Amino acid sequence: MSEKGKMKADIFRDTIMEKYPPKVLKKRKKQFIVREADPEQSIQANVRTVPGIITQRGCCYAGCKGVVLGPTRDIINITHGPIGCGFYSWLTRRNQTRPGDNGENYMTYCFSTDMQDQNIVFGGEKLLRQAVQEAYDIFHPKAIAIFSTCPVGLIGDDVHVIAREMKEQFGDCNVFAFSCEGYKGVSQSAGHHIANNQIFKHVVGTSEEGRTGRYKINLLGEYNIGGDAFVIEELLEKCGITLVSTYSGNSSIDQFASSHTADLNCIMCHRSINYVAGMMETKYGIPWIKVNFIGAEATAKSLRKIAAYFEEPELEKRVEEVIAEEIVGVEAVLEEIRPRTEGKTTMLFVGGSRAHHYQELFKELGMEVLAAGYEFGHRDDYEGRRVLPSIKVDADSRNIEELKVEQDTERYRPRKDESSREELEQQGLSFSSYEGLMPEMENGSFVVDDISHYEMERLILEYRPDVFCAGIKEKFCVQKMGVPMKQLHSYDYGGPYAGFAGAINWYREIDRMVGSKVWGLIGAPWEKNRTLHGRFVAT
Ligand code: CFM
Ligand code: HCA
Repeated sequence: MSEKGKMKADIFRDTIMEKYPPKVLKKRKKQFIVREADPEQSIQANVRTVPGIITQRGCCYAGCKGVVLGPTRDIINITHGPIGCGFYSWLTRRNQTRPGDNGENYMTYCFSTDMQDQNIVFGGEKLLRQAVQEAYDIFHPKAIAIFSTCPVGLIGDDVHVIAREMKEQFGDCNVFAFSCEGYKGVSQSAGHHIANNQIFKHVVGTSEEGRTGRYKINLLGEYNIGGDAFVIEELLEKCGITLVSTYSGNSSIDQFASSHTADLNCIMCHRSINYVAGMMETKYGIPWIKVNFIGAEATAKSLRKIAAYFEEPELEKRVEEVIAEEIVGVEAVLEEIRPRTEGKTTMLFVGGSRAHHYQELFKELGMEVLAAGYEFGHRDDYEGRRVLPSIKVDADSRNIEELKVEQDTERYRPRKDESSREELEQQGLSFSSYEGLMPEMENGSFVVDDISHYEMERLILEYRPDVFCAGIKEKFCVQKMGVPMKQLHSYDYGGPYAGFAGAINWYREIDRMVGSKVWGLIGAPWEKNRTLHGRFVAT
């Protein structure tokens, strides 16, 4: 972006901020920044949302039950709480699966204890025991997981004792629980952390019967939204790389149980699953690298990175053959589409990793990212620094030092001994753990953490991007402003977008969206008739 563009961005940011009362302003201006060339530029993230601001965020229970555990087909997930928590989190995430040989798939069910007033007053433990027993009697699953909702924490039901006792009683069914009450932490990020800890503690390492192969990896942080994991599975297979487990798209509990038999952990969504990677590194010595299968170039780069890790010429050769084969189709489609998308603009506000990953796909289309940010990413996700894990694993036993829900990034400052990405590159060292959203963004673009609805409207009205990417809560507001909107969580019934095949789907989708004339017809009658004129947005 030009110097003039950067100046405009600075001024515009100040006009947005000046509407806030002083205390809110102080906080928001650390989270709403204009990108500078400074590699040390930092942002505030993973802090409590200002009350009254309309946030995109979800809760701890959503992060634990919905996000991390939701896509595993053969664990019965029981929501201990009022029925709404179960119902509104019931498979809304488009995480797909292929049931294994035994056809076991509980993902389409909604299990809840349906807590009532009397359970809140007299306790819900009896109800929970009953529900676990009933699930066991009807389905005889390999595993049952219990998820606490807000009231459970408030009344003090001991879900862990119940899980332990029922597991002992059944003998052939792993029962474990999550203290993932919705109010914990500042967002769904706390739920990821809790989910990681409990899977590690109760499942990882309990079976030695994993897939065999020469190059064995786990894919961490890939949730098979719209079939993404299917594409990646196929690609790895083609390259001769054995996938032991995916956390947790298209997964089963047995895959988690034997995931410690892999040689390497490849992390897609660092935010949601880095804790498992850290714990596996400490306990089993399995190293981890970051990968990104969103974008054709990113996919090629990730495959090469995996091959480079194994240092086997045979694998490197096979990977190059696969890339060469796949890239032909990608280039043909890009050649047709790119003249229509080149120079168009976008904004991305989503989750804790996609706002970064999807920038690759827009770059391939020649589109400019004007603004981006996460709902609940931490500073390491933005700045591309490595924050040391906050959990210690006892190498000799299965004990994890009790979880401290991570809220430390507000206080986090770059440590003196922490080498920058440039320094690492100079030393010829891998900087894969140092990738993040901000290093990829242009000088003068906006980086906004936990964007509020008001800020989103102001950005759209001022810059009118050709396509806006976020979630269902934003979708219709954005469309009513006459801007095409692509959901990056659910893909709006579309996808897959991962790998080479997915990139082609994406190019075609964005081409259709930015080329559509319908968005110019959205103006309401009162916008044409002065006497009916109302203010579009409170500024
Ligand atoms: Fe990771 Fe995700 Fe994301 Fe996430 Fe999510 Fe999701 Fe997301 Mo919705 S695990 S951080 S908590 S990539 S559910 S599959 S789309 S917000 S950007
Ligand atoms: C969640 C799940 C969500 C919500 C999507 C959205 C998802 O946060 O609980 O707001 O559109 O991807 O399904 O992120």
